[in-house]
Amino acid sequence: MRNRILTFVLLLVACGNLCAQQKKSSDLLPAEQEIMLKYGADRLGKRHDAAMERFRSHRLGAFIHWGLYAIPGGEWNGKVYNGAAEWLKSWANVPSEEWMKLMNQWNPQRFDATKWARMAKEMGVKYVKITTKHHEGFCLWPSKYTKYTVANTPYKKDILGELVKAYNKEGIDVHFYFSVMDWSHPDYRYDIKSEDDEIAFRRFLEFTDNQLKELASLYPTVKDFWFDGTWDESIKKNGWWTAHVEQMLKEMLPGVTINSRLRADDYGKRHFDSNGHLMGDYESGYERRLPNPVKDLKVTKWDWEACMTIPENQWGYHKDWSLSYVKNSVEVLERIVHAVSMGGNMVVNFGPQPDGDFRHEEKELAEAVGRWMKKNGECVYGCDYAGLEKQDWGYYTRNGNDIYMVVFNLPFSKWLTVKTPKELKPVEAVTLDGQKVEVVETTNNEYNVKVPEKIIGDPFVIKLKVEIVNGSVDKYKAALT
Ligand code: JFZ
Repeated sequence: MRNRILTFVLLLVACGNLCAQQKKSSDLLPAEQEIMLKYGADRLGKRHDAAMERFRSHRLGAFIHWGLYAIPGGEWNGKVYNGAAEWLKSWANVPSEEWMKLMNQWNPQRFDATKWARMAKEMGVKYVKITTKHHEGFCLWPSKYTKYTVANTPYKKDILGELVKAYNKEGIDVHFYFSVMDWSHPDYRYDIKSEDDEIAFRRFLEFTDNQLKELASLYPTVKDFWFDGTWDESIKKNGWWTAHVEQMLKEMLPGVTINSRLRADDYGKRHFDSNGHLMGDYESGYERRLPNPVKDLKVTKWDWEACMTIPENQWGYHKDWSLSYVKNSVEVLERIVHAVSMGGNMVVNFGPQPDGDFRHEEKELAEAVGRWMKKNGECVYGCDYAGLEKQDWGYYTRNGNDIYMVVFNLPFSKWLTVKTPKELKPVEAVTLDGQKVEVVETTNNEYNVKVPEKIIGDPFVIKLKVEIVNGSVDKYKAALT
């Protein structure tokens, strides 16, 4: 503990510059007014080690929500609930013992981890986040700390283990989604109101530690833990524990990345500590939404990852997708590129069927995204915020001196406006299949880029090669989007 305070003080002194920069942000306290926290941010600014660079450069991931909730698929006792299918137990008020009887039906005969891994590879995702345990408490691995696991179903096999092996074989990283809130555990508490609650919840935290240690030692190639179900008062009152979990996993798995949603500080402040500093390695609050490009431009100062559903709000398998709007592949691609254009990662969710196969809508969408990524992936992987003023035709992404113009709204004139900061000069423009593209300077630092007659797919990409003139590389970052 004392170490943490000391580190914090040293950090404050050593990072004078950084703090001065951070001070400008409206929701940060000036450094001299910062309060001492035992369980606040461990670090200011982004992590720059190889594992974090890897996480960041991937940019596109998939989410898998798979659990007992896939079996009823949103329907209980003849009633279809339109709320998120993985919450059905709660919508229909099903007691845990009754819900867990679904385990007798867990027998996904069409489950084939190799096929899942091929599908992810084809889609072009670089990592997959798997629900090891969602709020219901059912574990996709044979945990020895609860009876509610795949081992005690007719299927018996370790689903998580098979998936880790198959994805890794395809070169795809595996991230673990883990819900701390566990509806199946008698010691879980929503709040701590008595000594009994405190004792029970202590036991619960120990149980959770054991499960996490078990996951880390059974599947040591896991690259990330994405925590969820951490919003209750009980957890907010135990901020120390969230800091401890992060430390414990980082000791067991060097390089592992952890989302901000795990953390609560000394005062129960979540994601960002009481001084306004991000806890964990990346912000994970962008759930079915993206940061506001102007107001939240500070998002480029830390790493973040957004996640999205294909229907409006279904993560687990729901049998009736006609109940809400379902996004098409261009809409999904737009969200991916939009996230990258603001320096974030995007994770697209899949909710496999109870038989272990994917619904045809998800298969088709994965294929369509994959086709596009095969041609245009270089505007996503390894790319970042470009520092150019956003234009109506689409989004900019950037990788060094290559700026990608990803066009979603082709203007009638077929000319695309580009405005650059003073320090930055376009030297050449090409399509991704190598056709030269005409660039005309219309006024100082404003250009018209001509869309070629033969364009490659929809949406399409123009690569603008730029050079930095009379200025430092850092300067472009000051431009507002
Ligand atoms: C959570 C879960 O409850 C949900 O079932 C799904 O797994 C999703 C990925 O995560 O839902 C949330 C969590 C956080 C927010 C919204 C929904 N949030 O921060 O706005």
